[in-house]
Amino acid sequence: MLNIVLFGPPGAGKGTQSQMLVEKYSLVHLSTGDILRGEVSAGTPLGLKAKALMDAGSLVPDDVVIGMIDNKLTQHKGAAGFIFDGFPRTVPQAEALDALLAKHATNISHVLALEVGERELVARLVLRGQSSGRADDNEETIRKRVHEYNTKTSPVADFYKQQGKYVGIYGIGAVEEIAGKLNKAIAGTKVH
Ligand code: B4P
Repeated sequence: MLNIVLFGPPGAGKGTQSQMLVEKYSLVHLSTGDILRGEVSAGTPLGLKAKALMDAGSLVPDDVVIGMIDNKLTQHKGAAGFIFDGFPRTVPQAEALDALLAKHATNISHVLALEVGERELVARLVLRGQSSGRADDNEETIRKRVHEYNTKTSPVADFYKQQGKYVGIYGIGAVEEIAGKLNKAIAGTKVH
């Protein structure tokens, strides 16, 4: 299986690049942000709980997102592989993902990290906010999301560096150019 974690701060291009990778490698796309937004618009109890946290730019509790991923892995048993977009976002989530994949006799092939500086992230998301209608795409909340990333998510990079799976990719430039760099990194991936 080819299991890719697409890693990076909010606005780094994870969602954008996931679309390209999903088509090219026939992977199942698991975006915890998209799944949570689906719960919010369906008005489920989980969605109601998550909405306030997401609108404030805070992370949703680990047990909630881990449970969502566990369900999806079971639902898509037999898939060629997965692309994890926006998950894991904390070290406990990364540990849980390793355990869940082990249960399915597989593991993470590569962690592809889009590296983009804060000024560019804020500019991209403010621009998206003008058309997305997303309550969290305003400057104050974007800066809170970047702060959450710096404090809670960036340690996940070290977790994967210790496993020798982390590949940093410069994330500024044309979308196709960055996709090319991701494809090159995947070509060097050991597939289990
Ligand atoms: P997400 O939906 O994951 O949102 P995100 O980090 O902002 O990234 P997104 O994928 O949307 O943006 P992208 O970088 O593609 O999370 C939202 C919230 O959900 C979180 O704040 C949290 O509350 C919650 N959540 C989700 N997962 C969680 C978890 N695991 N644990 C706890 N809580 C969780 O793109 C951004 C913009 O940049 C786009 O407009 C795009 O067009 C543009 N762009 C992309 N590539 C570009 C390029 N090369 N050049 C210029 N612009 C580019």
